[in-house]
Amino acid sequence: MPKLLLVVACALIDTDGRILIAQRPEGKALAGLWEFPGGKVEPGERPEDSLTRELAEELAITVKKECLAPLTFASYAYDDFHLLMPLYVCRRWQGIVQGREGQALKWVRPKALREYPMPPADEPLIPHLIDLL
Ligand code: 9L3
Ligand code: MG
Repeated sequence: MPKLLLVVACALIDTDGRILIAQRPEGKALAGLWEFPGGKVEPGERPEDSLTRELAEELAITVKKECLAPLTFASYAYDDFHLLMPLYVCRRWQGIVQGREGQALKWVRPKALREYPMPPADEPLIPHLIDLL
């Protein structure tokens, strides 16, 4: 049985209805691909707390867990593990979004998301965001 990996991701939505994507940095798995920000749930963590932590670490913003709404989830089988990834949406946060890990960031209209190469887990999430917005 492949290992199950729980990762959380977030679609941050600005007041113009654009969504934030981040480019995975060199040296990381899937480098160069554009993703919804997030990361692994650590043992003992609540998924919403993981997401709050990841968004602070990667983007320097503070998100209250009350501002996070689950929209859907991705499920994708890699060779050596199975990725399960809830996608949250968030429209309110404190601070100014900045890439703290040297990653490029872009605010993109939902229909333009397809123009950016994404990890295979993230791509099927796009239609859900188009429907939402
Ligand atoms: N992953 C895929 N799409 C995403 C995120 C945040 C993560 N939107 C995948 C990439 C890695 C794994 O999940 O295989 C763990 O992510 P990270 O801790 O390397 O960011
Ligand atoms: Mg990450």
